[in-house]
Amino acid sequence: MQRDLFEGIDDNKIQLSDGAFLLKAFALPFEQTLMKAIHSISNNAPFRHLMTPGGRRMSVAMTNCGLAGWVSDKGGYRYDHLDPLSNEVWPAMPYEFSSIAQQAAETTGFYNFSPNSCLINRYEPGARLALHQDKDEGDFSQPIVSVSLGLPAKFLFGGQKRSDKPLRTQLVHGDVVVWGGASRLAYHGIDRLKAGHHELTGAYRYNLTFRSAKIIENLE
Ligand code: MD3
Ligand code: FE
Repeated sequence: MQRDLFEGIDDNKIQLSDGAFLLKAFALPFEQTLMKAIHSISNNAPFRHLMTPGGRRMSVAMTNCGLAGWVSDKGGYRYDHLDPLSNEVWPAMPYEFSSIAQQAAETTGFYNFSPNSCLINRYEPGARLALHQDKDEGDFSQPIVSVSLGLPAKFLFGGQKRSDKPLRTQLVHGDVVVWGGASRLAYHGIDRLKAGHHELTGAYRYNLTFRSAKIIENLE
């Protein structure tokens, strides 16, 4: 932990590691706007449980907005400009989404962040995300910005190797984390969600991850 580097500058900006910054409550002013946008996106591109390349159903339900969406199936992981459920383009990224992601990135010193993709994860009680790296984007000079909404979750933050022992910290409603620089390829995951009730999201936790992905068009 290099928390000492930034301690005292801003109580709401916590450095988790080299390149990773937790912005407590950063998304709170936008909670209603964000939740309305999530519902409108999932009306067009519903949450679904993707299959891993190994044939397992993911416990986290996912959808996307933007020029590309992260998808997984028996062929592997990829960013696709089409939603495989509808064969239509994903819903556009709402202006408020890109705006909050850009503001968060700037606050931590990443200028000119322009995400073209937002993966929306929905956790129900028992859902979890195993330790993994985000490396399908093809451009690691840009950070990933994550926004947590609804029920709290235990977040596991590891190192550059799967075997590095992960730190555990809680991500709560309104938290925004910027993952850039040396933390961009760190292993991370989410523990099984505990059941609960949140006044805005009910039984769920939502997480938005803003990404700048290199889109490979399907050659058809
Ligand atoms: C560290 N989502 O969608 S957000 C994912 O809460 C994902 O749904 C989790 O991991 C969630 O890929 C964790 C925190 C997060 C997101 C992206 C990262 C941490 C990261 C990318 C690099 C390093
Ligand atoms: Fe991830």
